[in-house]
Amino acid sequence: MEREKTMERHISFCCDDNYLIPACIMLESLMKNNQGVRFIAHTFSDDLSEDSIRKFESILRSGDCELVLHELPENARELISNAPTLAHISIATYYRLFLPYVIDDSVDMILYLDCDIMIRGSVETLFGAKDPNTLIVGVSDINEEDHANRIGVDKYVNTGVLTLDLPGIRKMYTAESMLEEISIIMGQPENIVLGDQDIINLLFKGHIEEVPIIYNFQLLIHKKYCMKNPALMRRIVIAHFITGDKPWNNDYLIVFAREYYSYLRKYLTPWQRTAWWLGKPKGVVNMFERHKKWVDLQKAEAK
Ligand SMILES: [Mn+2]
Repeated sequence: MEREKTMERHISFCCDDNYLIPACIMLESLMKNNQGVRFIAHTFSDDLSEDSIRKFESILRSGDCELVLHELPENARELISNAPTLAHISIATYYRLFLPYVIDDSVDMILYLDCDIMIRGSVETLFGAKDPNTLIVGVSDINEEDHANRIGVDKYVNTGVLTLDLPGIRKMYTAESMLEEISIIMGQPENIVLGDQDIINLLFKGHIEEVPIIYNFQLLIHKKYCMKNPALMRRIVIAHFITGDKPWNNDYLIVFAREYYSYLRKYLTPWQRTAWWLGKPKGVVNMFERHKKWVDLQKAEAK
């Protein structure tokens, strides 16, 4: 009997042990909503314990998916350590930039996914670049215009969900020349307000293609809008919990809290489950505080 051919897709994520649970939820939600696709998940083992690796393997195996571990190439590590760094830009933010240089030539496209996201539908659109010049597929950042103007580009994507054309990127940069370019970019402070996100948008300027916002719906700012648009909410394929307002925190109140909790609950002890719900009144207070901070920020920026 001939085996049915399953579609294979390569994805990648970067995290350390502290982000284990959100990373597991990201992977589980991806598999649950993309059945019939076999995922090969690439990550760097540099910041992961044996326990975390075993956990990822067991989660992925439950969906017939595979984990591939990479180590940063020795010369990459050396180059990174020579590159200028800032307090808020850790070495780990560079890891995903090395995907083209550690993954073998047989892989064309890879979808990088942040761990503070929940997947709710098919991610196939993210693999379908239309322009042959495209090296990066992503979704416009919620503050695209401001950031694009600041760094002088016409498209500015949020880098939490990104498809990378690996052979194309290798043609454009070697690992060494990319590092050199990053050093130049980092030499100008106005270019690195948002760290690696600014760097990626500058490195691939002119080679970025955007897909609809439902593929990286950045929550918080869109909160009120979401509540008024339930039809749009249903269509969101990837919910991205940007800023410090994360759904695994017990005071998290905003959209998709219940849906996220349906994945989260099995990772919590009975006490933690209770605490998650007990945290809601605190969440109301925090929400007002956050809103006030947001208003203050807007006022400060308007000056
Ligand atoms: Mn994120």
